[in-house]
Amino acid sequence: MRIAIASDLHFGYDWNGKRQEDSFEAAMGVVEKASKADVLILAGDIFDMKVPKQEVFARAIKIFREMKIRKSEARIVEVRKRDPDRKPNPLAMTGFPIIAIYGTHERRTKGSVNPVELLEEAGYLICLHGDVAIVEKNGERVAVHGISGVPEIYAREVFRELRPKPLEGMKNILMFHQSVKGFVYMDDDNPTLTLEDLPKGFDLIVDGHIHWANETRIGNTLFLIPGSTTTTQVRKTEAAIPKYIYFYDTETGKLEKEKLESVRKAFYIEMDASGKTGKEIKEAVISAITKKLEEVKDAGKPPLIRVVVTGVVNENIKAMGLEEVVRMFENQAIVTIAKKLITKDEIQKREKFLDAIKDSESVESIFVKIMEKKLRDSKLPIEFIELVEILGEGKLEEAERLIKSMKVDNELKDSKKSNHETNEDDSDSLSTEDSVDNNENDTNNKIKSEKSGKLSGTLADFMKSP
Ligand SMILES: [Mn+2]
Repeated sequence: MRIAIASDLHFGYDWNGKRQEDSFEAAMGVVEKASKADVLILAGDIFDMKVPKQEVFARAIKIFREMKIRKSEARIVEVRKRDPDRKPNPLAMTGFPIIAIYGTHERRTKGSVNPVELLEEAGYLICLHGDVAIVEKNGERVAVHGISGVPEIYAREVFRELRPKPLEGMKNILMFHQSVKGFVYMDDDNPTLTLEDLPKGFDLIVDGHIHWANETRIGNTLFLIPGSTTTTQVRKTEAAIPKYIYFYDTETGKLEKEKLESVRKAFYIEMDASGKTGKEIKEAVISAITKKLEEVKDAGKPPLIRVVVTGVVNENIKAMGLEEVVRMFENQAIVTIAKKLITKDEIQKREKFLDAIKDSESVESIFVKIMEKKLRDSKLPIEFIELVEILGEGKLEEAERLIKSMKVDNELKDSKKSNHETNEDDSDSLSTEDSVDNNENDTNNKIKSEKSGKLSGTLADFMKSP
C-alpha cells in the first residue's frame, strides 16, 4: 500500500491578505500527488484556526471533495474509537481514504467541536485521537493510529495514558502533533516528549507541528516530520527546506518525497549592518533584495523575503525608511524586514551591567552591610555586628560561641563614643569602603582575627581606650 503523508496545511492562513490562496493552492498540489497513492494521512493543523470562517471551511471542503472522488483500491474497513459513542460517519469510510488528526491550531476545549472533527461529521475524513483506523487493499491491512495535538506540558502524560500499541499482523503507523526534545517548533515550546517516550513497535511515526521536513530512524521505526505544505512565518531553518508530500510504501518500508512545486518560495536574508549609517543600511537592504530577485527570476509567485538586519551601529537609527523599501518591492515580492541593531552605547551599558552583576556582592553580604549600619546607628554592642557577619557567612558554630561569650556591658554600649580614639592606621583593615571610617577598623580587625583564630574576649576587651 502506498500512503501519502502531508501535514500543517493551515487553511485560511493570511485570509484576506496577499497570501490568502497559498494554503489552498499547496493543498491542491497535495491532492494531485496523493491521488497516485492509496491513502492520504494528514498530521494536524489542517486549518489555521480553531473556528475558521465559513468561507475558509467551504474552500477546505472543496479540496477534500476533490480528494474524496479520486480513485483508490484501498478502503477504511474498521475504525476503533476509544469512546464508543463517537462512531465515525460511515460516509467518511467511503471514497478515497483520508485519515487525520487535529493539531495545535484546531484544538478546542472539551465539549466543543473542532474543524477536523467537523470534517469527520461531514464524512470527508476520519479524525483520530487515541483511536485506530484500519485500511485494507487487496488483502493487505495497515493500521493508522493517531494522537491529536495536546498542550506540550501534558504530551508525555497523554502518551503514557493512551499507550498506542501496534496491531498484530499488519504494518502500523502512528501520527501525532507535538514538539519532541531535539525537534522543537517554537523556542518556548518546552516539549515534555522525548524520542524515548515514543511507543515502540511502529513501522512509521509521523509528527506534524514542526514546519520543516526531517526524517530520521529510531531503531526499526522511521520517524518522519513531513513539515508544512505552506510557509506561515518565515524562519531561517524553514526557508532553507522545500515543502514536500511524502509517500510510504508499506511493502518495501521505503519513504519517498516529492516537492510541492507551486509553493511560494521563501528566503531569509541575514545582513550584518555593523558600522553602517541608516542610509547605507537602506541601500544594502535594497541591493540584497534586488540580488535575490534576480537569482529567482522564475520563482512563479512573488517570493517571501524576510530580511533581518543585525549588527552594531554608532547611533540609534530610528528612521531608515525601511517601510519604503517594503513598498518599493510590493509587486515583486512580499518583503518583511526586522531590525536587530544595537548601538555602541547600548553595548557599553550592557557590558557595565554584566560587570556589575559579576562583581556584585551576594545578597548575604549586602544584608550584612545593612545590618552593620543599622546596628551601629542603634548603638547596640558591637558583637551584634560581628554576629551578623558571622551568620552571613553561615558559620553557625562560631556565632554560637560569640553569643555565649557576649557580655553586654552597659558602660560600653555606646560604641561610637568608646571607639573614638582607636588606632587610625590599620593596614589590615578588611574594608576599603568609603563609608567605613576609622573607628570601625578595630571592629574589622577583630572580625578578621576571629576568622583566622579563636574568638575571644568581648567588646570590652577589644575597645579599650588607650
Ligand atoms: Mn502548524
